[in-house]
Amino acid sequence: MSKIVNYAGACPHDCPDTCAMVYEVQDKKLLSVKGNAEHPMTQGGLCVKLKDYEKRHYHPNRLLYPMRRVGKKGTRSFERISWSDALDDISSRWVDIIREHGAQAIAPYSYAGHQGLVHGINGGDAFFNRLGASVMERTMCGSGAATAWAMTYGPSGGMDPESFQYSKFIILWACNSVSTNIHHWHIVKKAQKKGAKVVVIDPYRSRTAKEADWHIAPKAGTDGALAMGLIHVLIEENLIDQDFVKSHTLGYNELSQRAKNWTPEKTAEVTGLQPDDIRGLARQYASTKSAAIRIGVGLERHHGGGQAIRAVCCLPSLTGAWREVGGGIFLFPFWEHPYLFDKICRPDWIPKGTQVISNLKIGDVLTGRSSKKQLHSLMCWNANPVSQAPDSQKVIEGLMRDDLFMIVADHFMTDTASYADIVLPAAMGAEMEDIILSWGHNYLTYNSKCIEPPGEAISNREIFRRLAKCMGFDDDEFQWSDSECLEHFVDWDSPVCEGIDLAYLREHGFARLNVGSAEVRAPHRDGNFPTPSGKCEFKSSIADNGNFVVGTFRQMYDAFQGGEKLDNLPDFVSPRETLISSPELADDFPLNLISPKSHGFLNSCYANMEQKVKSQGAQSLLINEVDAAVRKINEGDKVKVFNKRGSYLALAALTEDVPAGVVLTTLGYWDQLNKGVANHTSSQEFSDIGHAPSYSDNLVEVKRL
Ligand SMILES: Nc1nc2c(c(=O)[nH]1)N[C@H]1C(S)=C(S)[C@@H](COP(=O)(O)OP(=O)(O)OC[C@H]3O[C@@H](n4cnc5c(=O)[nH]c(N)nc54)[C@H](O)[C@@H]3O)O[C@H]1N2
Ligand SMILES: Nc1nc2c(c(=O)[nH]1)N[C@H]1C(S)=C(S)[C@@H](COP(=O)(O)OP(=O)(O)OC[C@H]3O[C@@H](n4cnc5c(=O)[nH]c(N)nc54)[C@H](O)[C@@H]3O)O[C@H]1N2
Ligand SMILES: [Mo]
Repeated sequence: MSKIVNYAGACPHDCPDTCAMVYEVQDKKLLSVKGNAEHPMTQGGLCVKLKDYEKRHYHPNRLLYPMRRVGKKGTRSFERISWSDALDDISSRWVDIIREHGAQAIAPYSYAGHQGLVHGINGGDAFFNRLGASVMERTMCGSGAATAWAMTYGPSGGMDPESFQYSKFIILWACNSVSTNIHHWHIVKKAQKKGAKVVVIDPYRSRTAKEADWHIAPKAGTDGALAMGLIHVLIEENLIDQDFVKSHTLGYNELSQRAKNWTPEKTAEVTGLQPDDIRGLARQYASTKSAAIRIGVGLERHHGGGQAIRAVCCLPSLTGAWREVGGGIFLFPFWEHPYLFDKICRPDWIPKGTQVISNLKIGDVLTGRSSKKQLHSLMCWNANPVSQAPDSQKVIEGLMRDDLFMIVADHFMTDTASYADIVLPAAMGAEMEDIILSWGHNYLTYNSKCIEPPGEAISNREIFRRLAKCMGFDDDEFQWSDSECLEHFVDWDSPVCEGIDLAYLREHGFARLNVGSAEVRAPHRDGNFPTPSGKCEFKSSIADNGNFVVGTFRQMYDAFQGGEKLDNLPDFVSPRETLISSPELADDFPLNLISPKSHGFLNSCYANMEQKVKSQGAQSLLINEVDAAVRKINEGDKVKVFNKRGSYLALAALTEDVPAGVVLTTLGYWDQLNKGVANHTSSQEFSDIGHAPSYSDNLVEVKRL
């Protein structure tokens, strides 16, 4: 046996943590993965999903060869074919489709299944833009938050996530860090041990809420009201940092006017909280130096979520929390990262007038329910819309179309791959070189290729290189190796990369961007917000331009701009599906289903691995005892969750962790292993800002089977 060799790794999953890892390899085999102990955020630990990542690489169900469908769509009957047959099938079908319907009849569908610069969400953009395909707007996650943030603060990375260790008061607002951002949770925990008060705002008593010093549970979708109520108290009780407001904000008087009505009593009525709790929260937040807020995506998932996030974003500028290390607000720091998305994506290749399709509305598009030109081919990689996209029974209906030529590249026969005409086997993390981007810290993280992919699996980039060759594209980017891509895709001359190059990353595995040390960093101590006015914009100077989208990974190249005018001030906007806003709908479907992330899965990844499902538990429905009693539902009963959009089955779990009126199923379960998934019931409607999803703006009914 040869000796064990360590390689630098980076977790490629769609998660803010982007852990630096160490691969242990012996005889060309991946023996184990470990968290890199040197990395200040990873700190040597990996989550329950990743700690035996080698098992995912060697899983017996990995896709090993290209396959062609032989049975009816969706029946998972395929025959093995060669790569050259697969590429011939694809290119000849595409040539026919382009001749008959034009290139826009073809569309890519990707998300962040792999977060690499080379093999990730944008890895196929240059190819599809060169082809003239429809552009896919990818606003599944975070675009509402990123757009609302950008309206207030511009493209700023905000507070340094590591500086939370110096915070004295921390609000985790709609963020279940213990499950979804565990390497930031460690930092929050460190502050808590030093005496910081940790407040969690979440209608659900999540794992994180259980660890908090104070759990505040507003009614789902009413955070905008709570934030307006807090603004009201801050102003009424003169808890404002007048100097900061005067020097570094825009629209204070208008905001005060807007907040005038949001008395604690009115706020309490909307949110279901106690007026004194609202006062107390505002007072404690304002009076504790180094007060930090961490926003999670749970906030954007109701209509009105964008406006709520704008209101929350106002808080640290009202109190001047930005002045302190450990004070401010944190969402996504990706603005600090020096990636050259124009080079990665080649938006200049998009033919003028090309239609843009939203990945959230793929169900309506495929089934002809939208005004878009019909698609005749869809290629999906790094994504699994059958379980993850909203209103997914429509997605399935669309994928069943005989005249839709569907290609899926993945590791496993996912719910989406089940409907493919051609399935392509994709390489996995340890099998390809990349830099994995992070939306949760300020490090570049390098992943080495340390083993060969199994069977005939190849990397996403290699798939696009081969497709480009078949389609006759001889542009430079389609010739670049993965290493060459990395040389081109990062702005190595940027000041944040001083002293960092690929050689450094290959040796050390990661590097903190030169944004300054978290110990002393208070990036907006003196304002300097990168907005049009240079100030924190309570009153947005761009709202009149209309709704727009800031893509979570800046992958949007401004495809969508100039929608309906936005309110120039934040406010509470009610969700669409509530007892108050849709009383008739609520007569039939009185329960609000929220569907956050599973602790033991990563979106739909791992939900096909027996051990992982065992520890996460079967698909369940958390339901309050009051709602269960009315429906004669007992612990462990099989229940059907349904509305007009669709249904799924789950096991009832009676609990006080959700309030009456709210039910909860966590995300990620596979349709083929369960009878339906939560997204069968969710809506394709955008929420108010940034074409964000409204997965949790969703009324359902539940019955015992
Ligand atoms: N274990 C694990 N980790 C993950 C993922 C995973 O699937 N599993 N997915 C990754 C991805 S893609 C993302 S985007 C992040 C997301 O990580 P988070 O931002 O933590 O997102 P969620 O888990 O969707 O929701 C967070 C919390 O919001 C709450 N919530 C729902 N509705 C409301 C509301 O109206 N108001 C308030 N205040 N709270 C509400 C939910 O109850 C939930 O506890 O996690 C990443 N990390
Ligand atoms: N109801 C509800 N729905 C939600 C959410 C919610 O909170 N509630 N959350 C939303 C959020 S935050 C997100 S980010 C989306 C995620 O939506 P998706 O990105 O569609 O979901 P994933 O399960 O992460 O799918 C990633 C797929 O990529 C594959 N993959 C991984 N690496 C590679 C690779 O290198 N090559 C190829 N070809 N494939 C690879 C994985 O095997 C997996 O099948 O879901 C959204 N959907
Ligand atoms: Mo996400």
